[in-house]
Amino acid sequence: MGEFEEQSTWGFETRAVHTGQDPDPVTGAVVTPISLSTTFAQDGVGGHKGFEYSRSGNPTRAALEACVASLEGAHYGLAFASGLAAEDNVLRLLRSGDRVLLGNDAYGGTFRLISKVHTSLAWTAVDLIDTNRLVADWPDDTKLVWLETPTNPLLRCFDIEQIVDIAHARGALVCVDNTFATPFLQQPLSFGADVVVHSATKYLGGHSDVVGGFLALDDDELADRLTFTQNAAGGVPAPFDCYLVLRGVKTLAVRMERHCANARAIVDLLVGHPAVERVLYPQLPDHPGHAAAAKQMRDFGGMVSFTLKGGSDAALRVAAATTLFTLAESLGAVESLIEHPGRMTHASAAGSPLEVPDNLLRLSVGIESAADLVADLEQALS
Ligand code: P1T
Repeated sequence: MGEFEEQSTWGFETRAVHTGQDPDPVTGAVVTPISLSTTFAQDGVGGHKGFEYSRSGNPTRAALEACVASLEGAHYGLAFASGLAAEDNVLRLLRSGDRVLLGNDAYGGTFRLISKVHTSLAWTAVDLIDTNRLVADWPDDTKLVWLETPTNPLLRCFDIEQIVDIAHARGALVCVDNTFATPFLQQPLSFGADVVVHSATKYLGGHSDVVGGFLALDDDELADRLTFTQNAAGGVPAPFDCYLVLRGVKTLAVRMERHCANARAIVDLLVGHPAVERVLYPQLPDHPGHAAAAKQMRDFGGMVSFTLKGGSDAALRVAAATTLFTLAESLGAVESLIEHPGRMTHASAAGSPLEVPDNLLRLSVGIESAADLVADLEQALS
């Protein structure tokens, strides 16, 4: 775990390249070394240089934790072996019988973790967009609100500040899954969120070659508890994985700009296309949560979802017909992907309040030439 007292005055792009990544003091290496040692010499019992055993702390991980914490504007950053390992750590803050309120659109694996692994917890899935109803129906035993914005896969957006106000007034914490937005587009702690969670597997890593997770937060007591569990339960990432995420993060800002621009080109193709029923993208004025997205995001992201007029058969046909968009799970990397959430990433939500429409496709728009991406999708839709 890294604690970072002072926030740098550097801009986002500079922090992404340099924070936690000073040249190695011994060799001058410009790139953060991959520290494979599992244990660190002590010159007397307890006389160590900040590292004792690699599950508790590792120099490559410390560099990653410093960098991403800084990008989220956080005092504390904790890296994990996967997004779900990071989420699991947050859920361990709760006690048996506590309730988690989660949006009725969220990553299927998050729902599975809450409902099938943390079985001592109670949960309620609600439409977080209707805040009047949220207040009216608030279950008194709620201890945590789990907020994805934009959501996976419907890209619904919620006003973080408003939901934080409601939750804090009723004694609940708010955890925001910032995987889709990334800290370049949105910094939930600045709107009062208690914890930010990431699947670093996605935009932070950015190249589909590493699985990782991250937590960012400001509160000292929560950080103590989460750091304890990070070490005690041991869901930590390998040094090489930390290096890969750190390398990805260096280019996060430039990648996100291209992801957003390419997503807009795809949205332009899809809006009004005769085969398309509805386009889901936070920039569209009629999109659920457009105003919240416009308020709290720098741009609208690289994910685009849409439904097909021809039902699930049409969706499956289009998913199989693209050539540049690879049919695959996951998202947030340089290459474009297409998937059918109902049968792939969200299959575990079938029959639950989080079930997704079967004529839905989700695109992770990469950083290839926009014209090539548009041409590929156009031929697949025809
Ligand atoms: O896969 P992992 O690194 O454990 O992260 C889980 C996770 C958490 N939060 C969100 C918003 C996610 O999208 C994910 C993983 N999602 C996919 C693999 C997917 O294709 O949607």
